[in-house]
Amino acid sequence: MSHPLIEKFSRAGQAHIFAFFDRLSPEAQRALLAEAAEIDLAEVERLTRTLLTKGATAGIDLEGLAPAPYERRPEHGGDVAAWTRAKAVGEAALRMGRVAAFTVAGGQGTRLGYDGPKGTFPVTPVRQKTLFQVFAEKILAAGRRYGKPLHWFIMTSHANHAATEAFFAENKCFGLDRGRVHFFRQGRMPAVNFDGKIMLETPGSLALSPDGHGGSLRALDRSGALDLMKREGVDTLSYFQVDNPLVRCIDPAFIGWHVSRQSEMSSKMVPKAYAEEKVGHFCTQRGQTIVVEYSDLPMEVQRETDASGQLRYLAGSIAIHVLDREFVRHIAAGSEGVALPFHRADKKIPTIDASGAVVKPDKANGVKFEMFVFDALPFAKNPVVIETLRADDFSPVKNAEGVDSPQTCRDDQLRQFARWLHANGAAIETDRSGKPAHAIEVSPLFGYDADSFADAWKKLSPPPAIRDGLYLA
Ligand code: UD2
Repeated sequence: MSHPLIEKFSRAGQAHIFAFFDRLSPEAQRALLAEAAEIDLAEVERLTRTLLTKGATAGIDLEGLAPAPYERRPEHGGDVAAWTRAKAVGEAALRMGRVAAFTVAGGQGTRLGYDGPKGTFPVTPVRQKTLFQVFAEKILAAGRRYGKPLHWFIMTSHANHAATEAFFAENKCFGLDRGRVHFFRQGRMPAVNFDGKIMLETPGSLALSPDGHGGSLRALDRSGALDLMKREGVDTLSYFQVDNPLVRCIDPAFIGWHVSRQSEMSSKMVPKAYAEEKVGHFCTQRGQTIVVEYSDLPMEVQRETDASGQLRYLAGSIAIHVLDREFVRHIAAGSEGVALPFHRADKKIPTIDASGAVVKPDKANGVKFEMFVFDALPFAKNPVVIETLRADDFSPVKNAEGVDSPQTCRDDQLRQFARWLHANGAAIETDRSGKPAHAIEVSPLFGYDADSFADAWKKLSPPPAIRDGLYLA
């Protein structure tokens, strides 16, 4: 066996990935070589050297760490005029067609225990619309409202790309123009064992996994999405995760804060509900804005309170950002000093032993490497963090039961629909948490936020009676 790639792996001390090569069919050999060609050996070597050595998991540097400032909502003492101006600026950007939507949907959805792309999971209370349909309709409705249809970029993974595309094709892109919905795959990284050796999943395939949502920036560039945006006059990307149907995919005030501050990357925060809540924290350190993940910030720091008893590290990251197109290109280029760092996650990785037999580990046997999109923040000029109302922007579906589950998300959608109805004078019975007595649903095509709902409601005469199964479309 001799092949330039095999020699290259030998020189890097990774020849073992070809241990079973001679036993593979020619087709399987080609497949393994193709996987090997995806790997940046220098990057793997650097990560092994920096992240696998003793002390690499010692925790974050707390020196000079402080809570990041943020723009408060008007309800919480923020400057009403500044929010009004921001909204007008955002609306103008939307009317000019400067904005595109961007969803990261490459995750594996393991916690939910759902087999299939997470975006195909049904979430709405009456019609059981899927996550993808909810986003599609919000994007369609925003395009109509501002007179400019939006492009939508969807990042998938190798595992779910074909199924995601097929789902959109079957559903005719939920009414969106097919030419404006763009799918692209994120990159993959090999898992390594604790000695830095790349792991095999089977004799003919590597243990590869998605490179994290931070990989979206490279993938946007590599896929040609940034060039397409440039040709189309789009310079602003509204970024959100596939698991959160409440998200305001297109939020004019948020876009306006970003544009008017000439920010390269902006983010939304919600006040953490409780100290242990599993969200990142917006912080500053050495003059930069950073997000420190819940798993990295010591619990005693997360529990610190100020004189009024409020959590000191209050600003929770809900993974909603606005990104400047050329900033994404700059980070994707990964020039010295500006590349996103990788994080190490120790995992149970299905693999094979020296004889080629399958090993299903019962404890962590290797390391996966992932990039996080929020690690771009410290490189951004003029980053802005704005407060948002959790009830109107964040109710993710992460777990099968309990917190952040289909049930909590359904209830949060019902409460939102009830608030909109109530604000427009409809008589709607709710419990003390604001949850309506009846299962109702508002299609995003009727109203996708308080403003668009109010406009549509005004046109109904007479307004419909509130009853179980009411669907406003
Ligand atoms: C993320 C944030 C957390 C908080 C929370 C809000 C990280 C590390 N943590 O936690 O701070 O904001 O979300 O809901 O981000 N994805 C990909 N490719 C990948 C990995 C993930 O596309 O390789 C997507 C995935 O489909 C999902 C999103 O990224 O849309 C979040 O992934 P997650 O479920 O791993 O993040 P989580 O809940 O740990």
